[in-house]
Amino acid sequence: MNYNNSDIDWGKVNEVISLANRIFLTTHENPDGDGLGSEVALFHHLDELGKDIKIINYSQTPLMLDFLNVNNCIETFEESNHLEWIKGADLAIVFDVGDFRRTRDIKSLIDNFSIPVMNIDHHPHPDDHGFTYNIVDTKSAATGCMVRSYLKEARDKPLTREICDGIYTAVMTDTGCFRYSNTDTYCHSIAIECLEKGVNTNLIYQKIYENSSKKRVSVLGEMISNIGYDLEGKFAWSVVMNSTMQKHNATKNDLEGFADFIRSIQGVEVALVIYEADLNSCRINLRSKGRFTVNNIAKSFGGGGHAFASGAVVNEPLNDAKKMIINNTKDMILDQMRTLQ
Ligand SMILES: [Mn+2]
Repeated sequence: MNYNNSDIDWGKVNEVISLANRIFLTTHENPDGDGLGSEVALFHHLDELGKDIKIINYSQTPLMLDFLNVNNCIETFEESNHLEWIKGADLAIVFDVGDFRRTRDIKSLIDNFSIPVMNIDHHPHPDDHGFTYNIVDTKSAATGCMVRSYLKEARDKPLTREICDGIYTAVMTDTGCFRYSNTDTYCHSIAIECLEKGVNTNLIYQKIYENSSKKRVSVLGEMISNIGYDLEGKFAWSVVMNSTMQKHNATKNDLEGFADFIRSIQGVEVALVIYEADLNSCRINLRSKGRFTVNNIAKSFGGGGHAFASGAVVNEPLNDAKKMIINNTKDMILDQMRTLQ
């Protein structure tokens, strides 16, 4: 089964899911609102059907999304706890990954136990994706929108409040609160449905966006003071050093949304943030307002993502890689400017 930007037959997808009894749901490392919201929505649906089901993720759930963890339904992988259960799974469903390898050790387990695996995602993915069932729609604003479409097919009953909490979180976070260019009428119709179900949208907004730790704000302050501009202010970048992280006792989870912040600056079309990961590697995040695509830029660094939101890991020390990353990004924006003219 391969729906790669072709019309998805959710009935066929439902046949596969219905036949499985023990189902293992997972998403990428450092999970976001879309991955977790999608998992949780499907969890509650399948739980209602009496399936033997678990959400097991490689990474822990970020604190701001912990409200999705109703009755501790989201588990973090631990070999001693989960190995036997996973071994007996009939089906694994992976959400929002882009690349299967972003589930880290979970991929090896699924491979080793030869568990059939279904991908439900809105990212472009490599040709050698390794999925048994590939359900991809890159036009979908969020994986959560796809889960909503699946449930329309699979459920006779209306959605429950718990399912809607997951779907709303997925769609809200991946559309930047219904502001990004990917926001379409389907996203808004999902929002209406969720409001009608009683989802406390303001509370979810506050938990996710008005919940910055003080250490995050301290690192953000330093990041802002380091912003550099090029291409007459159309391209802006900044760098976050490990020493800054240590100084403020911050973790990866405190860095969400930095590139979005730079993109919000007047005149900026492309935002780039380079994070020092360790002594030998850095992570980069790219955001575009919509005139230039950035997943091709991320791809040139070995990463990927959406047209206007992408990222990569560069296996070089920050000081060696910084100039190269900024210059290459600038060159690739310039190339696009030339073809746009
Ligand atoms: Mn997503």
